[in-house]
Amino acid sequence: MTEKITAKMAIGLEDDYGAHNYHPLPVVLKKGLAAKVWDVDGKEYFDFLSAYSAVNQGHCHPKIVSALIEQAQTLTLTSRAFYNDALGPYEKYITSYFGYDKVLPMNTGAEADETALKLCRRWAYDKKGIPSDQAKIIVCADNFHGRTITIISMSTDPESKANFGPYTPGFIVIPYNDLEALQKELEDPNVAGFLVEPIQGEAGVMVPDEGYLKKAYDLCKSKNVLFIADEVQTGIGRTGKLLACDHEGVHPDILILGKALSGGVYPVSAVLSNNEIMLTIKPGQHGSTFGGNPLAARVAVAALKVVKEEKLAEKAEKMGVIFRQEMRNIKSDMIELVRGKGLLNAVVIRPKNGKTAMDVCLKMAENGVLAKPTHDHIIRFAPPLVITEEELHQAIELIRKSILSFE
Ligand code: IF1
Repeated sequence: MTEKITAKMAIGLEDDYGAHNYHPLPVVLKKGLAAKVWDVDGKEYFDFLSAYSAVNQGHCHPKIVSALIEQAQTLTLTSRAFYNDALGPYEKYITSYFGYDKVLPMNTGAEADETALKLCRRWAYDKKGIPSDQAKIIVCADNFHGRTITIISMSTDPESKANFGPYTPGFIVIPYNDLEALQKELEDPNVAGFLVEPIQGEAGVMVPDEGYLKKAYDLCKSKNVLFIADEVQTGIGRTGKLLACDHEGVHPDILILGKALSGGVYPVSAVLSNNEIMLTIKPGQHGSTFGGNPLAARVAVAALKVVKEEKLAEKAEKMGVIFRQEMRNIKSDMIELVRGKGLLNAVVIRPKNGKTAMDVCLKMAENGVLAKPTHDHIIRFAPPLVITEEELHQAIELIRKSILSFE
């Protein structure tokens, strides 16, 4: 029997021996199942963060976990120096699932974004004919695509970017949800791609105007520029459709997936595109030790099957309508604004008597709902898509009680 670790011990150990690159809420979790998690003292919570939308299928989904266990007892990693019997079937499954010719398997979202940038640049030189090293990629202010040096080179968030220079060149930053700015930058013949989150998660669940994605896509096509959608957080059913781009019928030239691609059971990410783009990278020009390993392949197939079998996108759509309505009905002037799509929502908190979004989150944790502010005044609410309607109403009551406790 492993020694029982108290909350205090767990926090102390992380503080003493772990990097201080996070400042977690003082909650020490021990178990998770479906929409709930339990801390080391047995206290139960509704999880309204879902590991930043990585456990859309719910914590420890039995079908995904059993796929993991079965493969883990068989063959976990071969490297891509050899073939294995799981990768090909996964590649066939995921490319037909999302409607692309090919997939390049990676592990984390950031790696997938980096892979997409490399594919875009390689396509720019080999297919569009942009002069070598001159390719430019347009990104949006307040973006979040990961934490690598190149990705933070595109960032406008000082917290993510400052003091990590020198930065990777070749990026143009425009305001999000601004078609005029996009059109203007697309006049540059050296622009190769436009990388965008269909909804900006970290920025505070910024939902663009209806039609923005489709018009942006059309503008890119008119200038032979690749439309690259980062659906790491918005994909896999989260916003009420399989992909957030599906709300506008946009089929990205390059699609980036991560997080819930594995149901939160194992790091799995993927970049999908058609042959003209994907085949610009030749053997030996890109790779990853764990990318496309048999364990990831089996887990990802199981995770994607669950999304379809349990109609999780449809559930997210239905539950999201209920959630936003109920949040807007809470009679508190701390609630400035409620926005989102499907079960990716945010409540903008108006500070009251010095109490902020963090105080609301601490009170919610006390009352059994876990969420964390993004920036200092916005709370993101993103429960697992498997949450039942009854559980949703129970959680809403706890959120209401927490907010009204500051009246
Ligand atoms: C952290 C944020 C969310 C992402 C999008 C790529 C990635 C992410 C749209 C990179 C990752 C995570 C990273 C995690 C917290 C979380 C986050 F607050 F940082 F911004 F969700 F909003 N594209 N987002 O959201 O994927 O490499 O992490 O697998 O870094 O603190 P990753």
